[in-house]
Amino acid sequence: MHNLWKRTLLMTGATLLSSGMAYAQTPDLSDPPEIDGDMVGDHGSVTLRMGLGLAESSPQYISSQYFADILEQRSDGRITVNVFPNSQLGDDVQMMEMLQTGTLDMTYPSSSPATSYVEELAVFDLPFLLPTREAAIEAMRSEAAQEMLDAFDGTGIKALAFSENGFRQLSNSAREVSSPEDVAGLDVRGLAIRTMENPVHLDIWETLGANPTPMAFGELFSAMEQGVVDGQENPWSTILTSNFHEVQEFGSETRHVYTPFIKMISERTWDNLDPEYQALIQEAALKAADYEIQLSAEYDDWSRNQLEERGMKITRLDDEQIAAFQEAVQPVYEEWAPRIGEDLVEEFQQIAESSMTE
Ligand code: TK8
Repeated sequence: MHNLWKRTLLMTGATLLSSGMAYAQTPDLSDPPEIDGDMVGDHGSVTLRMGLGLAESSPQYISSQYFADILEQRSDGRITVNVFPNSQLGDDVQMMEMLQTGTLDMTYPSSSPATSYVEELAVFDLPFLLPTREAAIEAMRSEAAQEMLDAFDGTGIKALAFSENGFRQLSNSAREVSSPEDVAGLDVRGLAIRTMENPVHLDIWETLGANPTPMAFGELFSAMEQGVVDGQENPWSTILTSNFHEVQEFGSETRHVYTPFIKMISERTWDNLDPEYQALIQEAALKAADYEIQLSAEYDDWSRNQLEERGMKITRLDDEQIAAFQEAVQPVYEEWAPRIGEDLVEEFQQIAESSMTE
């Protein structure tokens, strides 16, 4: 294993220990693929600053260290990447703006807040569209998805690759949820749910009878701790690695949306790089994206089980209960499919259907 990789794992362990979590381990993660390929020529020293939203123990951070490893090894140490996790440089929206102004070199947001740059990305926000990881990967690696990455050109942001944030699950501090009625509350108010800054997500939770509030990820823990919101929705690995279980009693395995991450670099940074460095960064981004998807898959169920061990009451939903949620959010498709593009929605629905028959 690479030294940097060992340092990351040790730090991950230390971070988990320092946060007082007695469990202090990650799942049995696959090692990163061996770094191969030609060395690039000497085009000067470059240090890239990358801001991330999630913690050091997250697949997002671990795979970004592998990205850094590839660049460092293939440039003989001339390209280095300093990765800043935990939203310490800002949230997704702020860090994308910092790429546009050139005050930050790279970031790795969810696709949802990036719909303000490329509207078609909202296809990934349609509820229950991509039922399996295989379908999600095929969609993210499709020509239509590459066109969405290319559509960032000229915005100040170059989008390099899609990877996995994951299947989103509902958590809250008020009550067990296994139906849309539990979200809306029959004799009590609807759940106050934090959503990403994305109009489709707002629509989903309004349609379910909740009281949704868009909020930056970095503000979410304290908002839940202070009771400003009852709940949120994120993949199990994010709920675990961000310690949301400390302020969320209930979880529901809704898998209501599959969200990608997008690895991005500032166009100002990109345009100043030698083409050989650009090609290496693009190659490393794709390799790190594939590795991140693998890590995220290894984290998924393990994280849910860890959350239960830490006392979170997780409700698994059967097909009938999932169908009730799918039916309840059908109006979101009617509203958003025409705005996103019927052809694109149908293309992804075909990917989804074929993944279910394989
Ligand atoms: C982290 C966010 C997070 C996302 C959210 O930067 O905001 O809830 O799911 O992963 O991108």
